[in-house]
Amino acid sequence: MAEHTISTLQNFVDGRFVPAISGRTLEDIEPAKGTLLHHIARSGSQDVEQAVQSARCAWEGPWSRWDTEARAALCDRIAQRMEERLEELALAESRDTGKPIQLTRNLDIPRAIANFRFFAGAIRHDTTHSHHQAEALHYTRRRPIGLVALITPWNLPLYLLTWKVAPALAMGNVIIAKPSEMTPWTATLLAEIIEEVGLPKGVFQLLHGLGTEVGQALIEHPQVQAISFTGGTLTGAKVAAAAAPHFKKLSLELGGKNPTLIFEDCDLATTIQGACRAGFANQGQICLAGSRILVQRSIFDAVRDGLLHTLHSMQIGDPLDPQTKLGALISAEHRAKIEHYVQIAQDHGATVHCGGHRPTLSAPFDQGFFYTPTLISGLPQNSPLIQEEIFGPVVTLQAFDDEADAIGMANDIRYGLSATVWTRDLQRAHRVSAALECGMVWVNTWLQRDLRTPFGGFKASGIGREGGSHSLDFFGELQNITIALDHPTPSEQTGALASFGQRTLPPQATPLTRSRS
Ligand code: TXE
Repeated sequence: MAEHTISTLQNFVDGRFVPAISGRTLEDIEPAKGTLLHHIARSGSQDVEQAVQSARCAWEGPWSRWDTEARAALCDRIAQRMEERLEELALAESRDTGKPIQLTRNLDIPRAIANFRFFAGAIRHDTTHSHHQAEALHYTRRRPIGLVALITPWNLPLYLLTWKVAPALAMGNVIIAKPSEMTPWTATLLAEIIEEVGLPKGVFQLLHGLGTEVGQALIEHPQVQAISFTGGTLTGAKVAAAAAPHFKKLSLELGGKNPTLIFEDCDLATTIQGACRAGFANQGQICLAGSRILVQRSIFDAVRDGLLHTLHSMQIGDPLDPQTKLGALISAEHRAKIEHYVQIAQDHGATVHCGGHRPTLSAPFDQGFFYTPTLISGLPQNSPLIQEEIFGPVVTLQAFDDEADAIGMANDIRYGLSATVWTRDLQRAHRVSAALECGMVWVNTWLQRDLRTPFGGFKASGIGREGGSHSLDFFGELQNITIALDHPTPSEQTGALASFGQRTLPPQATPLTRSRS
């Protein structure tokens, strides 16, 4: 691999890469080594102001005349260019997040590409309703909103950023994106790609920096009309509070503490592999992670032993080694938070079946933020480990007796993003799925996505849905137009009936009698 030179990742404003106006920077750390990867622009309210003015010019300029096909073709060109740079994007994402390259190559970047292709197709095939009355025709059209702010987290950086950029662009909005300060690299590469494919300046802009500085300034700016945010529930509450007084359109995809329900009639081998993947993929740093495994008591020991066997075989270490299954956590602070939770479990006498410590790795990975996969049982339902989003490779195991017990435990939580049910009983699958208080339920699978389906959560897991027409609804304003039709006079109506009778009925029948018979 070529030597990495430490550069400064800049903002992309008004069609140019520029430093923050203050000249200030932040450090972007490589999680697997704990060393400096980049400096990044540390933007503030002045940068927001500049980007908003540029976005406003773009909104009033030629961009507004790009029709559906032009915008769809643009999304296709972005996807094409990302595909050509897939390896570079996969490497950047792996180094910036610490996640295994086999994941960025096979999941994160292909999905980011698919987001652009999908929304290109979605707007090409989009339809809206018309409603017909005798006196009027109503038809509904989608218009872009205007300036939208997209704020994204560090766990799936390009995957989640493009999940918002693609529909926002496809709908014809102007965008200011604020990626996580911890994973700014692939967002910068996306800005390069967007510049290459030729978008009017100001349509897509990128501001790096801290959530409390540039993120807060962005959501509070009166000219930002909509905010799509993915991140933690606490931050989501702040975003909602800032948006409310201005009646900004808001989509919040927040945390999850998702149950995996395993019934005794499941296919055990497939279930164990699925539950393991759901719990530990991306080191558990996925809002959809199945971090609470609930197992029917009769198979509790078999599931626990199967999970332990699989976890012991997972390679942890260098994210760039294609054999690695578990990479580093995002930061030293995040690992400390996870260690704190495990300490609580130990203090309360819970059983730590595996993990619960840092792995021993050789240099340079001995300085990275790694943590061994951890499985814990013996915790009460009100334990912070059961109730709070840990967002790391820590999964709890609980036993249940019957369906009602399982559903009760699954729902007894403030979150409601997703759940997984493992059973071979079809009726049970329907029954339990319908009883679960969450936005998405998978049966005998996990993270099987179709981009047309609604994505989002109940309760503290967020507000709104994204995906397919839901994203087009969010990134557009529905406008209904009603056109009055000529009112027929009573004599014209009689004439119409008479002529209907003449054309279609035999002369001896009156039209009305005939039509009722
Ligand atoms: O996320 P934040 P953090 C959960 C997970 C994690 C916790 C905190 O439990 O441990 O959240 O993670 C920007 N105004 N999830 O602190 O703060 C921030 O810069 C405007 C779940 O990293 O929510 C970043 O771009 N923006 C989650 C984005 O918000 C603000 C994924 C997310 O950061 C802001 C990540 C503010 N006041 C963490 N403060 C999921 N649902 O997938 C921060 N930001």
